[in-house]
Formats: sequence, structure tokens, C-alpha cells
Amino acid sequence: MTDHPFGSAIVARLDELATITDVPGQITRLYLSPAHRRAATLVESWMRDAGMTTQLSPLGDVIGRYEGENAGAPALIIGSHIDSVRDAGRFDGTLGVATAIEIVRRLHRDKRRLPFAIEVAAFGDEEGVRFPTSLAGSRAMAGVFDEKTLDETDRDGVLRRDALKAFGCPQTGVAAMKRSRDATIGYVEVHIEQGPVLEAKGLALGVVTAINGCSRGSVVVTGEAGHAGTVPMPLRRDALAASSEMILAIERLGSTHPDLVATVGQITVPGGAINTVPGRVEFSLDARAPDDARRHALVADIRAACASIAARRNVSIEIAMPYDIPAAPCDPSLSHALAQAVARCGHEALTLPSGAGHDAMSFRGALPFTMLFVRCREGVSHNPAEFASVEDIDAGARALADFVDRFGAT
Ligand code: HGY
Ligand code: MN
Ligand code: MN
Repeated sequence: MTDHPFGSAIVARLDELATITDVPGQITRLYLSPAHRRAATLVESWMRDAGMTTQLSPLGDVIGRYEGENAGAPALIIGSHIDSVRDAGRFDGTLGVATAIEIVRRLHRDKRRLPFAIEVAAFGDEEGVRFPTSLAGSRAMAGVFDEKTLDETDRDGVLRRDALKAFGCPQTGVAAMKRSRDATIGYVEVHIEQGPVLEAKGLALGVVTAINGCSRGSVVVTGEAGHAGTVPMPLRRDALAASSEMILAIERLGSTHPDLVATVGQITVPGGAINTVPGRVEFSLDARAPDDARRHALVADIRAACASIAARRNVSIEIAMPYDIPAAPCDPSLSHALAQAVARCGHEALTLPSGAGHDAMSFRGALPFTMLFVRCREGVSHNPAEFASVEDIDAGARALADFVDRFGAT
């Protein structure tokens, strides 16, 4: 018998999920990919074994439901995501889904029913690596899904709507995904912290106060391709040299306040060659802040700096920022109940903001939500070195189980 029965069961599931990837030798499970399809099938089987009815949403999410004492009772949604970034860790998103399933599995094993239902959501589109926007499933459950995003294309030109069809999703029903306020108690998400704060404080668990807002988009810089051997340096309109100066300006602007972050995570030189002056460059932009006005000011400053560099270097620039997710404060009463559960499980409940985005932020203004953070080693995430201990995972699951039990008692 292990000392950490919740944690051991959860880690076993995470290990199994970690073997499901689109790229052998690493964890890469992009939204609506073959690996996502296999992971969704596996998670659905776990949900059924845990006594849930399941459905695949029109947007590629697996939703399980464990009924309460009375059929149709309001539901507490507990969820996270099973898609990943490229070359990811094994805990980001999957920890929250596996923890939720373990809590319901134990209720089912003990033949217990609560005064409310529990819905477990395994969202598929949290990372936003494949399409320009993300959070499709959670935004649909919050009633704020933008149908226009069905016509977004990935970098291979595949339409989201076609990828959904190929995945086997129902072709209708997005609007019916919306959870009404009277049929839903709220949303809770367990997630690794993806930051260094809990570890620095020597704590296993934290309760999230708010999730930073995020602006994401793409920058296209167009100069003039030329022969690397013949075009004199002063005559060049080098799109990559200009982009490099812009990227350093973005880094400088993102560093003007400890709360701000600005990141260029991807850059491509379409048709680039060793002996060609780059004529066109595309790079990504991700800017975040706890306060939306400051985030929008940061994006405005980045736009102005890039435009000024473009003018001086005689290149053109297009910046498109289709993704704008507001900062999302957690519900104080849900968070307080979660902090009490953490304390009853013998842990100090540090409260902290989330710099990372999560499905929970979709519920801003629609449903009460809160998050439980689990310590992760050195705060490393979006990296195969991502790690959370079985002890901390066990602590998180016990706190969630206590939270659910107490909710049932109120
Ligand atoms: O980008 C984020 O904050 C999240 O990991 N998708
Ligand atoms: Mn995540
Ligand atoms: Mn992530």
C-alpha cells in the first residue's frame, strides 16, 4: 500500500498519457492531432471506468459527468487540458484532468453520490499552438465561443472546422455546450504552478487569486530579398536584421516592469537561404500583464517601436493580434473554500496570481471559478524537465477531494 494512494494513481495515468505523442521521443500532442485523438479515447475510458457518462464535444473536448443524488442536479465542473505544446512536460494540463478523474473514481468506488453532479472536462484546445486562438472548448462552455474561429487555418492551411470533422466531432452542438449559471456551481482547475513561487516558499499547494490577461499574434516584416554576395550593406532592406532589432525592442519593453512579460517564441524566414538577404520574416508575439490596461499599453508600445524600426530600415510591417484574453480574477468564495480545504489537509494555502493562462480564464464573467496550484520543480514548464512530486500531487488531490466533500455538505 503506498503512502500516497491518490498521487500514485494519478502519476500512473500521467505516465500512460505521456506515451501518447505525435513525435516519438518527446511529448507533442497538438489539438485535434492523431495523438490528441488517442489521448481523448484513453481519457474517455478512464472517465467511464470512474462511473461517468461521457461525450465528445463538437470542439474536441471529452466531457464526463458523474450524476449527483438527483439526476440533473447542478454540476461542479473540474477540468483542465490534454493538448500540449511541442516537446512538453507530462504534467501541464493532464495533472488537472487525471486528478479530477481520481476524485470521481473514488466516489464511484465508494458508491457515493453528492447533492450535485461533477463534470470532468478534458479540454483539447488550451495551448493554442496549432491555431491562432485557443480555449475553444472552455469558451464554448462559458458561452463566449467565436464561431469565426472555425475558419481559422493552421500552418498547413487546414481549417479548424475540417480538423474537427476529421477528429470525429459532432458537427453541431457548440451553442448547447454553454453551461447556464443555474445548472452550474462553478469551475475548479488543478494545475502545476509553472512558476517558482511555491518551491521558493517551501509549499506544496497554492490557491490562485487571478489569471493574467494575454495578447497573442503575429508580426510579418517585409524587406527585399537579394544576393548575399552583391547587395552592399547600406542598400539592404534586410527583413531578418530588422526583425532582430524589433525582437530586442520587444524584450526591452517587456522588461520595463516586473509584472509584464513579452515573448517572441517562433520565427520563420520563408524561403530563406544562406546566400540570400532575407526578404520576409514572420514571428510570433505574446504579451501579458495582470491588468488589461497595462497589457494593452505594452502592446501599443511594441507596435510603435516596431513601426519606428521598420521606417528607419525601409521595411514594411504588419502586426495582427487576434488573441486578446482579459485578466480573470478568481471567485473569492470558491477560492476561500479551496484554501480551507488545503488547510484542513495540513498545508499552508498560499494565494498567488497565475502568469500562465488556463481554461479557467474562459469562465470570467460567466461562472465562478478558482484554481489550485501544485508545486513544480524550479517552476520549469513547457519543457520535458517539468516535474511535480507524487507527494505534492497526492496533496493536491486530497485537497480537491476535501473541497468536493465539504461542498457536498454545505
Ligand atoms: O500560454 C499559456 O499560458 C498556457 O500554457 N497555454
Ligand atoms: Mn496548462
Ligand atoms: Mn501550457
